[in-house]
Amino acid sequence: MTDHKNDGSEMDRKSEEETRETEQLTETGAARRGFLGRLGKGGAALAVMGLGAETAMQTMFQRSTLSSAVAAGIEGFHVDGKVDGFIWLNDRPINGELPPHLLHDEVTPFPNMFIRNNGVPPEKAGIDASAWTLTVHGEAANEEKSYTIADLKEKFEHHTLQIWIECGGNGRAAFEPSPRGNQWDLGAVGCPTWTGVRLRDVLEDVGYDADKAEYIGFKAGDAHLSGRDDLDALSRGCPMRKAVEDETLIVWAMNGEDIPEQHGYPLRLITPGFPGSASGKWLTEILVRDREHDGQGMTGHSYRVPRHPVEPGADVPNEDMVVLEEMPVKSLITYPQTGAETSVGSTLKVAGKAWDGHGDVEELHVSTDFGVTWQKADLKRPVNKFAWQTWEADIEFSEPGFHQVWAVATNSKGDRQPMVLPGWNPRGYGNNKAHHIDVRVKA
Ligand SMILES: Nc1nc2c(c(=O)[nH]1)N[C@H]1C(S)=C(S)[C@@H](COP(=O)(O)O)O[C@H]1N2
Ligand SMILES: [Mo]
Repeated sequence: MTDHKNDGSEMDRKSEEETRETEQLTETGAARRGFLGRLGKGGAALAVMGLGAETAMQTMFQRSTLSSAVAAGIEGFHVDGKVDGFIWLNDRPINGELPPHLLHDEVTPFPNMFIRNNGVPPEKAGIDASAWTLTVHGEAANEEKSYTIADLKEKFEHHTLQIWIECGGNGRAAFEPSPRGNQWDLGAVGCPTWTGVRLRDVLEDVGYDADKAEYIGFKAGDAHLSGRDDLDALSRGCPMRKAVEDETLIVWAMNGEDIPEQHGYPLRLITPGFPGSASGKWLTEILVRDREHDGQGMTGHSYRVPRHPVEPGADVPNEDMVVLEEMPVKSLITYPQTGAETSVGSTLKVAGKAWDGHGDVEELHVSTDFGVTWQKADLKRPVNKFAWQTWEADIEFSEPGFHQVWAVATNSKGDRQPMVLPGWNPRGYGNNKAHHIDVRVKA
């Protein structure tokens, strides 16, 4: 068993090293974004020149068409079975997202589920699922106990829940200056169903010291990009309060089938409401820690945000960063897509999804006048806590021309999505700015 009691200086040194490695590996991504960023701005300028006497309205259309071309990602790469239109951001590690209109399914099917890898996944062909074990141990565990997947299936009650996963960095591409990391636009989110057992039931079976237990950490079967086997690709977790919630699961199935290779086959953790990075794929170990877990991706700036707001570009010391926990309330318009056409007097059905890290979106409003007035959408209750909620609204336009439809979700605490970018942070997490689509209305 690995020794997890590294002293602080060892951890700092290790994570600095890893940071450098990741930086090198994402350099091409950053360069690509720089290039595309220039194309975006220059392209819009060219569009203005090319259009000559045309109206500003048409220029705006031009720009939004262009930005979807800009978001096209890398070419010539795919994972079998993923939908046409999947946006590949990187092939090592494999990362890709969806344009919002490809997230319209109520339950996200495999072809439309984003992929976020930090390292190299184990190949499904090389895995004997019947021999896969999950070992639970750690400072606050009463004993060390291992379970095969068959043991988990046999010993504990099964639960199937629809639960969304959103990458903490979803929306990062909008921040300036540009934080390093995958330049996610809007679609690093999805909501399949998951089948497995409660993490709580497994923890209770192992037994733990409730006074000592602070945090859960996971270990996984993917390899660090450097190929070094003394480094984890990712080893995050969550506080005990989250670990013992009803919806926190250890799962073996996604949408009723074996979890696909890229999504964690044969076993993964689902930590609802938290950034996707807390939902460890290819799960091999659960640590019951007596402190905040300090594995790969828990320390430094990783999946952390400044304790207090900072100015864009600020160099924030590690001690002023806190772990990103519940994701902010958010929504997407998944139907129709930007560029839709309608006419004055006819009804345009607009629909989408809404979700919230605390598990309860209360209201969804749409606006066609940039937020001056709002219309309440029909928002469904979630099929279970932490499933995203579908909504729709019938919109009519009284004036022809270029319009935007904006959607804003409000959670049960009264938190509402901002229409401008939320606060910049060093790694670009938690961007829940309201989404909009452009619509052309004919006379
Ligand atoms: N072992 C392991 N688990 C992982 C990751 C990883 O790189 N390795 N990526 C995490 C991150 S950052 C996210 S957002 C989600 C993405 O899940 P998906 O690829 O199934 O959509 O998985 C999480 N679990
Ligand atoms: Mo993520």
